[in-house]
Amino acid sequence: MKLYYAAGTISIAVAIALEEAGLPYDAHKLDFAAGEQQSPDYATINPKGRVPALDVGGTILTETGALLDYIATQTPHLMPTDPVAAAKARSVMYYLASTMHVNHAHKMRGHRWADNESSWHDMTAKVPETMTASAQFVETECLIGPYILGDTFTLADAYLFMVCTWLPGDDVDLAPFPKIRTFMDAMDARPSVQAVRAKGMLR
Ligand SMILES: N[C@@H](CCC(=O)N[C@@H](CS)C(=O)NCC(=O)O)C(=O)O
Repeated sequence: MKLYYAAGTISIAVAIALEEAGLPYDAHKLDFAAGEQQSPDYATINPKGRVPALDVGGTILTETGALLDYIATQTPHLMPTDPVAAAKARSVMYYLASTMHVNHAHKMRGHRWADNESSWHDMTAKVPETMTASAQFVETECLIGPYILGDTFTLADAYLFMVCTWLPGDDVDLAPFPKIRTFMDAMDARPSVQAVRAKGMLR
C-alpha cells in the first residue's frame, strides 16, 4: 500500500491506522506549501486534490473514513463487530468529516466558499467559536473515555485524535475539556502515534 499524505493533516489518521494494523506501507509526502496537491500529476491520483489517498494494489481509495474502514477489514478488532457499537464509532467519524473538519477548514480555505477576501477573514475569525462548539460536542457526546467507546480503542479514535491536534492552533482552550485531554494523552502513549511522530508525520 502507498499512502499519500501531508504532515499534520487528516491523512495521518490513516497512517496511525496502518501502524495499529501492523500493515506495511510506503508513504509519499506531498508539499502543500508548493501546492503539490493541486498538481496535474497528483490529479491522476486524487482528482479532489486532497489527502489522504491510499493506493491498494493499483486501486486508489480516498476519504479518511472509507480508508479506516478498509484497513479495519484487513485486521480484526480495529472496529467493533457489535452493530450498535460500530454505528456509534462511525457516527463520530461522520461528524468529524461533515462538521468538525469543515469548521477547521474555514480557517485557511475560505476561498472554497467565497470570492471576497473580507469574507475569508470573517470565516477565519469564526473558527475558534465553531471549533470550541465542536470540542464541547466531542467532550459531552462522543467520548465515553478514555476512548470513544470506553476502554476499547477503535480506528475512529485515530480520526478523532488528528482533528483534536488542530484545536490549540484553532485557539480552542482545552482547559474545560478534561475528557479530550485524557483522550489525547492516551493516544499519545500508543506506539502507533509514537511511530508516526518519529516519522515526522505530526506537526
Ligand atoms: N473528506 C476528506 C477531506 C480531506 C481533506 O480536506 N484533506 C485536507 C488536509 S486535512 C487537504 O488535503 N487539503 C488540501 C487542500 O485543501 O488544498 C477526507 O476526510 O479524506
